[in-house]
Formats: sequence, structure tokens, C-alpha cells
Amino acid sequence: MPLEIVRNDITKMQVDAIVNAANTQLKMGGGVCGAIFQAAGREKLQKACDAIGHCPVGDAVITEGFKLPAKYIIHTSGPVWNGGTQHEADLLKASYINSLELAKKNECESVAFPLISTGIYGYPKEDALQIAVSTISQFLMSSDMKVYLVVFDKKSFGLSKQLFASINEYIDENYVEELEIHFHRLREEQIVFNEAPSESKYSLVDIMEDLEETFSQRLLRLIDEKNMTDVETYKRANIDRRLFSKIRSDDDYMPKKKTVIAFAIALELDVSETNDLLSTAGYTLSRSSKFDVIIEYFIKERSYNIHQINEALFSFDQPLLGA
Ligand code: AR6
Repeated sequence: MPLEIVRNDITKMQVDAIVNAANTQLKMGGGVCGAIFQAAGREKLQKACDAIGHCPVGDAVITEGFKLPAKYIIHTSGPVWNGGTQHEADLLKASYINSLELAKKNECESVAFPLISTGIYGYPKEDALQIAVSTISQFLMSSDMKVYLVVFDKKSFGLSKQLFASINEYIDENYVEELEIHFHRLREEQIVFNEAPSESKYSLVDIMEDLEETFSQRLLRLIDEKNMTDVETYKRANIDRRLFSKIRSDDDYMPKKKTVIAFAIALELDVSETNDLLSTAGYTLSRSSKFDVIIEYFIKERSYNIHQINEALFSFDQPLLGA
């Protein structure tokens, strides 16, 4: 999954580089900065920072990771929130871009970001999250890297309140308890059983001939029909390039349900097309799964930005889309 939102303490992340929400003087501060200095070893990290001296707002500098599991620490100074009148959005975006470019220059394959400026610097969480996700996902459209957005405490995760309420309402109206579904299924099975012919009309040969497309075949056909390229598809599905090659070269590849759904989102399928694609891998959308109901909400809204869907899934403690 090229972009993944995780709940963790960033100092524990096993990645090539973690990003520090620093100050322009590169001095040990509070928040995530304090935690990083503490875990890396205050003295050595401060010495390395002092040797660099300064980091203008929106810029990024790099030091080694010292005692951290990460090889490097990228220090970026995010903007202090001043009511939005001091180009804060551009500066926050610059913090993410410059950190990502610096990671790329240092051949990092994986990077972990905290939500820069959303603590002591007071940037509104909802807007900061949108900037983080859109800037990182845009960068990933043309670069291969694994990027984690690390959320320390759920309270600082800024999913739009309006979206949260709207999804909640949809869940309330559409989520069906497992017991109810089970009862319906039993009744359906009873009907089918009662009406089943005593002997099958079809031979095994007929059945084999009738076998439908596999998931991989259907996916590749849909990509063609939608005039999309492979790269566009797997990037929009938040799917790793290597996994996509595997699917492409194996007609009988059996994907996980969330992988199929990620492709359905990338291809902007409607609910019935999504169910068709899911059925090639033996799955279906179910009203007894909160995860499925949230997916259905976004498909019905025709809202196909996978990272926005993942923000919502994260807020509802569900697995994320992609692989
Ligand atoms: N792991 C991941 N995220 C964390 C952690 C952690 N261990 N601890 C806090 N966060 P902040 P800023 C989250 O205040 O707003 C420092 O003094 C936290 O929940 O650390 O950019 C610097 O030296 C919040 O969402 O950074 C600067 O002077 C996010 O990290 C100034 O604060 C950022 O909060 C920078 O302020």
C-alpha cells in the first residue's frame, strides 16, 4: 500500500526515514520533536542539528537516526497557524514536498510523517490532514515509495465532522445485524432447496465451459474498456506496483476483498459493477459489514478518491483500501 495511515508512536516506526515536526532553529522542542530527540539520543541529535544550524519554514534538512530504528530523520519546520493569512497552506504543502524530495534524494524506500503543524503550531486538523494526504498522494503518482502517515492519538485525526456524520447516518440506515441476514439467507436457501430439480440438467463439461472470467482477466478487460493505463489504475487503487505485476501475470490470482474493492474504486465502478468484479474472486458487498457499508456510501456518492475513503475507514477503525 503506497500510502497508509497508521496509529503509532513515530519513533517506533521501522522505516528508512521518519519526519520530525521541527522548529526553524532545529532545537529540541516538545510534542513529536521532543519524543524523537529523546528516542534518538538528545545530545548526538542536537549536535547534528546544530551543525546544520537552521531550517526555514517549509524547508527540510536531514540527519542520521542515531538510536532510532529509522536510518534518517528528516526535519521540517511547518508553519505556525496564523488564521490562514500568512500562506500557511502553501508552506505546509512545501514541508511535505521538500521532505519527500529529500527522502527520495537519499534513496529512502519508506518514510513516516507525523501530522505536521497540528499540535503546538495550531494548524486546524481537518485542513492539515487534507493537505498532507493530497500532497503525499500527488507525489506518489510519479514516485514509488512507501509513505506512512502516523497518527499518535485519534483525537488529532481531522476527518471532516460533516463527512463523519453523513457516513454515520448511512451506516444507521443500511447496516444490518448479522442475525437478520442469517435469517434471510436461511429462508432463501429453503426456497431454493424446495424448488431444486431432482437431477442436474448440466454435465460437468457444460459447467466447465460456462466458467466465467477470472478476477485478473476481468480486471484487465475493465482497464482497457475504461481507457486507463496500468500505472494510472494501480496508483489510483493505492496498490503496490509489484503486486499489480503479479496480478497481471497470473490469470488465477486470488486477491483479498479489499484489493478488489480498491480496483473497483480506481475504475470508478458503480455498486452493481463492483459486485460483479467482487464475484470473480468469490466475494460480495454485504450489509452486515460496516466496512462494506462505508464503501457503498462512497460509491453511491460517486466519491472515488481512495485516500479520502481510507481517511474515513481509519476513523471508523476499519481496514484500509489498497495493498
Ligand atoms: N508520534 C507521532 N505523532 C506524534 C507523537 C509521536 N510520538 N507525539 C505527538 N505527535 P507537534 P507542530 C503528533 O506539536 O504542531 C515542537 O516543540 C501530535 O498529536 O509535535 O508541528 C517543535 O520543536 C500532532 O498531531 O508539532 C516545534 O517547535 C503532531 O504530532 C513545534 O513543536 C504534531 O504536533 C512544532 O509544532
